[in-house]
Amino acid sequence: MWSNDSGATSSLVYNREARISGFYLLISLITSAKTQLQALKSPIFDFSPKILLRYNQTITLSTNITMPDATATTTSTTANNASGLVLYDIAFAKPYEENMAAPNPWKARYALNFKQVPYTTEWVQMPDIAKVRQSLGIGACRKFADGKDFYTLPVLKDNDTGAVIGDTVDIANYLQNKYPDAGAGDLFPEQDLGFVCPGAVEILVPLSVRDDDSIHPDYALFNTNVDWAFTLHCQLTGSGMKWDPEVKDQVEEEFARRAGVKSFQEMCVVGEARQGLLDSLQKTLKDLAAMYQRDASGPFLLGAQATYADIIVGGWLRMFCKATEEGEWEQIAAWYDGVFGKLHTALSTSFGTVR
Ligand SMILES: N[C@@H](CCC(=O)N[C@@H](CS)C(=O)NCC(=O)O)C(=O)O
Repeated sequence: MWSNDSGATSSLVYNREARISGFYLLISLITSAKTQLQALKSPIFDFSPKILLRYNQTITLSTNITMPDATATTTSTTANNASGLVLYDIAFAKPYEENMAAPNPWKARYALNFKQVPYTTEWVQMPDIAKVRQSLGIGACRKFADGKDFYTLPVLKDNDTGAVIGDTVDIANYLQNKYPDAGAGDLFPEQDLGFVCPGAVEILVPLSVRDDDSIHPDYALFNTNVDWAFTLHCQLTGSGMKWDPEVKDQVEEEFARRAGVKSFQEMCVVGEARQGLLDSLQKTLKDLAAMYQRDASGPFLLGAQATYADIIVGGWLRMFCKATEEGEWEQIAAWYDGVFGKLHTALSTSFGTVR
């Protein structure tokens, strides 16, 4: 049975001794099996050359925040507001609220709704992300395996302060600093976030440098591990993404190009391989689910209190809910006493409004 469980040692461990002010590392994945390599190259959003933190490493990361004069020129479909917060999110097929499935923009949206602060959305078509990000005066926070800039969303622009923030962890941090007590309260309360993604491979290339000590390193590392766990299984969501018909072909061609295959169809897993990937996801999420079972009252890690850690997981659950094939989300939602289903429902109900 096909599986992407490489058997590599788990290395996403946070050493509290280490002076880590933030961390995103580019991981090059060495694997000989083409199927494994393709599994690690997500068809969606290219998460492939992703992040790994070696436990005893001292790393600094640059914050993805600028205070530019730049005026955004976007291809958005909603009116920008002259003041206040603007979330730049990826446009899927309309209706957006039904089809949007990008995990990182969802993290930002959940965080904004958690804080109950007013904001508007600029919808950006996938092929326009680089242009929009550049027009906002913010660089790329990721790199492709070949070292080229990888422009991503979300971006949050604060017209009141001029800040432009281009990374989810930075966005959550910015909201917490600006609105410490708003909405549902503290996004970053202290808690044990020791989930380590199994199956990560240890080859490191720095992605970016953060020099912002105010970031919450345990949450940032949790984000890394959770990103990694779901990224390994992103192929399950390839065929289910509902793109705007105007850009669908372009987007799928780009994903195929990134993965080094001839066509998008080659990237879609079916049959036994698909079941293997689903089983692998379940196994990979075992320890994460156990964290959700610590407080049986749920649905969040801290029982009734949602935090940014739940939002990190919830962004990914959105993607898997929206873009896996028929019947698969129901399985995922039911695993481990239904912790992921309950979490997704609770986040969607409390913080899932699309504005
Ligand atoms: N480190 C970034 C990662 C953001 C990211 O990877 N965004 C994906 C969507 S989930 C993206 O914009 N992909 C654009 C593409 O694949 O072209 C963050 O946390 O904001």
